[in-house]
Amino acid sequence: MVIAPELYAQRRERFLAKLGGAAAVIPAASLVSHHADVEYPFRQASDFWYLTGFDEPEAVALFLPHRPETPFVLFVEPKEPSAEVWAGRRWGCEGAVAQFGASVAHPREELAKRLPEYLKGAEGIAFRVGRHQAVEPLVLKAWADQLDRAPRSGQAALGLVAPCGLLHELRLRKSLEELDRLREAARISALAHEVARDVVRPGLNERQVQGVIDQVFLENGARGPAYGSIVAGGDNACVLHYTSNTATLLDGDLLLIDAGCSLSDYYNGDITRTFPINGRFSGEQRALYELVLAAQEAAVAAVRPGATAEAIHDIAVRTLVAGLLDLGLLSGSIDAVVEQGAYRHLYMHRTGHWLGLDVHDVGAYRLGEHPVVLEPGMVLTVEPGLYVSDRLPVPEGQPAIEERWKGIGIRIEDDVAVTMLGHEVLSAAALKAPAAMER
Ligand SMILES: [Mn+2]
Repeated sequence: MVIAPELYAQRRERFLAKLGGAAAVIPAASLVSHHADVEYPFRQASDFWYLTGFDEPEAVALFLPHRPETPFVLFVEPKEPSAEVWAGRRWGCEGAVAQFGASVAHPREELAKRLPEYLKGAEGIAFRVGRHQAVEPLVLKAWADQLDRAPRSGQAALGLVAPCGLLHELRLRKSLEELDRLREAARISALAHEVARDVVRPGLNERQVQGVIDQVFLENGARGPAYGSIVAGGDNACVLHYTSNTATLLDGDLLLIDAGCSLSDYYNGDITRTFPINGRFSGEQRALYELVLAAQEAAVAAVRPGATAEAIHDIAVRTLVAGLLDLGLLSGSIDAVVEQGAYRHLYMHRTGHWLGLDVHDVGAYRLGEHPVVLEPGMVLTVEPGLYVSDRLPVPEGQPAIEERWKGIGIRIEDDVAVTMLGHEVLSAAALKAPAAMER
């Protein structure tokens, strides 16, 4: 079940209440040029989507707590058969009101003319500067005109505020309906990992595996991949954002797959698994795999209300460092290595991020000095890894890396929801036990 219209209405009510006396201007995404006159498939802006569920480009939503008779105004591309025959059906102004709950809707081209009137009487204007090239000049002009007239009109918005804080605080805490959607995204994403692992053989190309993953996503009703799938054999796994996916899979190497789907309403999965291409871990591969898994499981186990993303990262790092000391890939004491960051040539990223309508979802990780404390309804990834290659220099005082370890890149990533009692691993259907990775 996709998110129901009432839920979007609830979100708007909460957002309007948080705005106080400020009027918010939230633009939809625009189509983005790919090449010549071809555009990328449309992807709605997540903030706009969260508040409207309206999936067309170039629209603009106004939220007007100072105008209780029309608190939610949509500007949309109007019905126009000659355009719709090329680019598909539009809801138009009538649809925006009837289907999407707008108090009133206007053609998008009337925004410049109508915006000043709608903003009149607002105590402030909530608009994200720097992101919306077409809308920003209109907002600034409406505000400037208000200020020019203020001596006679007696009123003008006092300031421009960023809506992000208010909105992203809402988006950070997922409702039960949103958790259902994230569960579904994780289910399909996990299925793709299971199917992909089953087809992998030495001699296949990374791209063929990517094709299998995309097929599972599409067949199960997802829009497609949530981000560029990473299908990285052997040393390619040590390139964190490897997405060219063009190499042949070699007997004896590991394969790292970081892939997740995006649903019709944009909720995302984000899962990483790593396994031996020929079905058997080497001794070195198994040692590092078991270590990353131990770090990942310890970090997942720490997810509960009251914990922080920072503490979860620390648990993963300390587990990895302890194991790397045992294996001779690091030397010194756990505390000294962690304090100096002397492990960062082997583990150079954070252990997770928020997950939701954006894969790297919105929401602060810190508030001033303090790390954000986990609450039920927050969803994060837990994804430690190890990447053994020559790309980064070995820190002074740390051992040179023996050849037998090189070219091993491992990451294990799950999607984890914070619950009242602890956590729920949404992506648990993607197996990760060492025995399940072999055949
Ligand atoms: Mn991730």
